[in-house]
Order: sequence, then C-alpha cells, then structure tokens
Amino acid sequence: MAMEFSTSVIAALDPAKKIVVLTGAGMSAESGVPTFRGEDGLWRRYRAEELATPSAFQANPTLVWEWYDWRRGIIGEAEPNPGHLAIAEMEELFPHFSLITQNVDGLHRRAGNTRLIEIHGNLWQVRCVREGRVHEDYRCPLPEIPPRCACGALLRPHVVWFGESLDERDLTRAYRLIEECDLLLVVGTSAVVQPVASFPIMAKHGGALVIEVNRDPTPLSSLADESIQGKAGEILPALLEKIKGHRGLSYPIHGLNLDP
Ligand code: BV8
Repeated sequence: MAMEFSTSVIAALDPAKKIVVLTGAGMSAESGVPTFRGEDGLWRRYRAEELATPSAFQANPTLVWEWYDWRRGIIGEAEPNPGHLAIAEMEELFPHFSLITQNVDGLHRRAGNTRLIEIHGNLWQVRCVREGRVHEDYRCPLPEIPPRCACGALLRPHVVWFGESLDERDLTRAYRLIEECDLLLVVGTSAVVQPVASFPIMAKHGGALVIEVNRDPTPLSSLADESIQGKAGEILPALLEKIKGHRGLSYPIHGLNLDP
C-alpha cells in the first residue's frame, strides 16, 4: 500500500528550495547499528555519556577503546540502508541540498553523500593526543588496545566527546545552513544532545518548514510542522518515489535532467 504524504511535505521538497537533512542514530538502526537511547543503547552496563568523555578516556583509555573497537566491529559489518540511499539520491536531485549528521558511523558517506557535515566526527578517524594529527584507520579489530601513534602517544577516536566543543568550522557551516534553509528534514534523532538539538528551533525561527521522520514521538514532534512516524528506511524511499513521481524527476546515472 503506497504511503501517503501531505501536499505540504511534497511541495516543500522542491529542487528550487534550500534543503537540509539532519540525522541521528535512528537513521542507522535498520543497518544494525545500536542507537544511544534505545533498548540496545547500553554497552556492558555503560551509557554512552559515561564513556564518550575526556575524563573516561583519561581514567581508562583501554575501556573506552574496547567500546569503540566493539562499535567499529558492528559498523564495519553494516551496510547503508534504503534510508541512507534515499538521502544520497536527494543530494543528486536537489541542487541546494546539505546533510548534517550526528552519526559517527560513516554510513552516509558510504551511501554516496558528499555535501555532508559529520558534526560529531567519524569513528574511522583517529587523532594523536600529543600531535593532534588525524588519520583514517580501518583496522578491525584493532591489533593493539589502546592504539598508539608512531610518536608513542595515545591515539583517540576523532569524535566529539560530551563536554567537548564541536569543530568551529563545522559549527559555523552548520549554523549558516540551518539559518538559510527553506526545509529542514530531521530523521531518527531524540533531539536531546546540544547544540545540535537546537538546530530545528533555529531553522523554524529562520522561517523554514521543519519535518520530522522518527519511529517514536520526540521532544521535537510538537514543534515540527509535520511529524511522520515510522522507520527511516521505509519512509524516506517512499517519500523520494513520491517526489520523483510528482515532479517527473528522473536522472541518468551521472547527471541531473529536470525536464520531464
Ligand atoms: C558541548 C560522538 C560545549 C561520540 C556524541 C545540560 C543541558 C544542555 C546541554 C548539556 C547539559 N549538560 C551537558 C550538556 C552538553 C552536552 C549535552 O547535550 N548532553 C545531553 C546528554 C544533555 N553536549 C555536549 O557535551 C556537546 N558539547 O556542549 O560543548 C561545551 C564545551 C565545554 C563545556 C560545556 C559545554 C557535545 C555533544 C556531542 C557528544 N558526542 N557522539 C560517539 O558517538 O562516541 S553525541 C551522540 O549521542 C550522537 O552523536 C548523538 O548526537 C547522540 C545520540 O542521539 P541520537 O542520535 O538522537 O540517538 P538516540 O539513540 O538518542 O535517538 C534515536 C532516535 O531514533 C530515537 O528517537 C528513536 O525513536 C529513533 N529511531 C530508532 N529507530 C529508528 C528511529 N527513527 C527512525 N527509523 C528507525 N528505524
């Protein structure tokens, strides 16, 4: 049974508009990646907020790295799901498209998105705690825990931990995109973690339409102009088909052909 979407949702997904998509852990749930606040959010008995902090790493870098190695193991086996692929296709279809993700799993990149801000980092990147140098490291499992830089200092995941500020450039770019967008599509986030959780309010203040896609109600559901409840991997492909049908949008593999 084809999914129904309101005319305002279809109207909002217009190639002429500035469209920003903001995603959270719910986006990768159907790829088998545990969410943070779901029933699968705990590792051993720790919550993410307990392990993803500078003090936890200071106190026990081995424990923190065992947790990241476990997550890298799961994510290394995971594939982008139909929701990721639909968002990658949106980037092809909409000239003024940008994607901001809280996910550090790299699945949006693997799905083909390039106009992407990984605002909390990427767990396939590691950083030397002494030199600050960042490099990609896909070894899974890691041969040595905790891993060390050639200089002998500890490596840490190149992600933003709780209590740490976000990368200045990423934040400035994200704020500008959010302030200027016509449509903000928020997918699979519980909208709790700041400063990203404030983006929908900022977009709304900027006059944008805010549409939420989430399996469950969130603090955002009442603020959003439209809250579509369901799984991202089912809703987004259906929404895309609807838009393409509605606008007679089609495109050869490498290039955009807007003329029906
Ligand atoms: C900072 C990287 C400035 C690491 C992450 C009190 C009040 C306000 C703020 C604070 C406060 N106390 C502390 C703060 C600040 C703190 C914060 O917001 N804490 C929260 C917990 C209250 N923020 C920070 O510390 C930030 N930095 O503020 O710096 C500063 C500097 C110095 C001193 C003070 C301040 C840094 C935040 C970034 C932390 N790093 N990740 C790693 O991943 O290892 S956050 C991490 O958790 C994720 O990146 C993501 O952002 C968050 C998880 O949230 P979601 O992605 O939304 O996932 P969740 O599981 O919660 O929800 C999933 C949703 O999907 C659910 O709604 C579910 O229903 C839905 N769903 C499930 N399946 C599906 C689905 N939806 C659709 N389809 C499905 N199939």
